[in-house]
Amino acid sequence: MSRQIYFCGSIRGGRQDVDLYGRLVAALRRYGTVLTEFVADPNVTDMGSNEGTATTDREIHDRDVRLLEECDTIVAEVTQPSLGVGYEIGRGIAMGGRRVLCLYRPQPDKRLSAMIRGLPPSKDIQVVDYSADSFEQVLSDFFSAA
Ligand code: 6IA
Repeated sequence: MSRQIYFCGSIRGGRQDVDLYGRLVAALRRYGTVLTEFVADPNVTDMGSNEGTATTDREIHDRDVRLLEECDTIVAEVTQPSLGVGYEIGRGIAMGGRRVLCLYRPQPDKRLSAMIRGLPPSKDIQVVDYSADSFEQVLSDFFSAA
């Protein structure tokens, strides 16, 4: 069976990186099935809703936790701080048995949360600095180390 990839990116934390999420999701499709394509949908706003849908927060939470349970790999873009992304990473790690790649674009006057940067690194849990032009190699290195 193909890899089941849970992609995390900020929604209510701010949608400024949504175009990059789209490029990451497109690249990730080469490595497996992306369970959370909606994270990269430009129609999903930082108010966390999609025009015309009436999904409750409880339904979003429960569906996403189910998808986390289904996945074997979590790839999180963590540059734009997001409570939901941090929760997903923590919950996914606590479930065990999942590989985790956190992608961060360094910027002046900001530092990534110590709770993400401080994750004990291994072949299966990695926090990588990258740039929007250099993620292909980072993904290739991570997936080829599986
Ligand atoms: O705290 P944030 O909203 O930034 O959390 C973002 C993370 O939580 C993402 O990685 C998603 O997996 C998850 N998440 C947050 N809001 C939604 C959501 N909103 N739908 C699905 N996952 C979400 C409604 C969208 C709409 C299609 C009904």
